[in-house]
Formats: sequence, C-alpha cells, structure tokens
Amino acid sequence: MPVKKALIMVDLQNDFCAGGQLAVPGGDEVVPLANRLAPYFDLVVATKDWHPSNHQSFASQHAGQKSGELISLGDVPQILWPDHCVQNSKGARFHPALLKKHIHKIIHKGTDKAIDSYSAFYDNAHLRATGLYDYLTDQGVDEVYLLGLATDYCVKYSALDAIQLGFPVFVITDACRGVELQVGDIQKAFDEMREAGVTLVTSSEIFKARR
Ligand code: VGL
Ligand code: ZN
Repeated sequence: MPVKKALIMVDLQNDFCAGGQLAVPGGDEVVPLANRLAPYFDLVVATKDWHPSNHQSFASQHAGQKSGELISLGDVPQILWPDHCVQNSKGARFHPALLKKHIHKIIHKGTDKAIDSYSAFYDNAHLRATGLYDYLTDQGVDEVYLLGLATDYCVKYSALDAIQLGFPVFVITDACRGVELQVGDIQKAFDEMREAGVTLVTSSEIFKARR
C-alpha cells in the first residue's frame, strides 16, 4: 500500500496574522505556501485555536498581570497572552486567503478555559485528547507533515506529540513562523524538534516529489 501522508496546517487564523491580536511576524507569508502544498498530500487537517472569551491563558483574566508573564495553569507553566482566537470571532477565522477546499478536517483546541492546548493532539497537561490522533489512525495515516503558526508553540508541541504517538513526523520549516518572545526561540524550537526525531524539510523538497 502506498504511504498515506497527512498535512496538518496549524492555526492559520487571523489573530496570528498581520493585524491580529497575537500576530506572528510573517504569519501571512505561510498561507500561499500552505495552499500550494496541500495538493501534495492525501489528507489535510487544519487546526484552530478556539478559546472561550474567559480563557485563563488570557492576561485579561488575571488582575494585575500582563501578557508575556508566566503563571501556573492546570498545574503546568502558562505564558499569558493577549485575548486571541475567541470562539466565533473574526480573529478565530482562517486567514481569508487560505483555500478551504483543500481541508478535510478541522480540529479545535484550547476550548477548555482552565487549560491551554498548544499541541493539536492534547492539552498542555496531556489529560484530554482533541480527537486528532483518532482521526489520523482511522484514516490510516502513515506520515505526519506540519506547517503553520507558531513554530515555537503550537507547531513545536504538535510535532513532539506526533513523535510520541509513533508517527514519522516532518516539519516544513519555511512554511512556519514563530512568536520569538525571546530571541532564539524559533531556532531552539527547531533544534528540540530535530532532537526528538522530527525531520525538518523545506517546501521545495515537497514540490520536487511527484503528484
Ligand atoms: C499559539 C500562543 C497561544 C499558537 C496559540 O498557535 O502557537 N500560541 N495560543
Ligand atoms: Zn491560544
């Protein structure tokens, strides 16, 4: 049987793009690449960060604390963020240039106000699954490819979980952009992924493959 390849597009939402509440530098640049890459895969999943308006990762929910500060949430460290990707808000919609016709499945994460979920598979305490693993296994997926936002948070934790779950994992580096709260965070994230067994690839390597 041929290898079944899934592409996971991580959080290509307005709030992570220019003008959004948690804009990732160059976030928009990933969208046209995502559109061109999608036809090279058997299955395309798009994730959405999908928070209730009182999500406890929002600095606005903690009197006297600012975004960028560190707290504990659900017994795990939590960086406080500006309000972003609130369920049904414009900021939570996919970037308007993202071609929806390529997407077979949408996975929502971060829906529980009491715990964040950087990974597309599990919340940050690894207590609850999003359904992505079951979906990929039901579909008979052999390999997982990732792109999107942000390199140093949701892409990284999704890639690390996918490795833990036993998939061969490939991250398409030029189709990711990071927050870089601290200088070097993006590079560190790529290093961590590689050390965990993730294969870092570029989009040109995908485009060279036949379709
Ligand atoms: C993300 C911070 C907060 C991400 C989501 O998509 O990487 N980062 N929520
Ligand atoms: Zn979030």
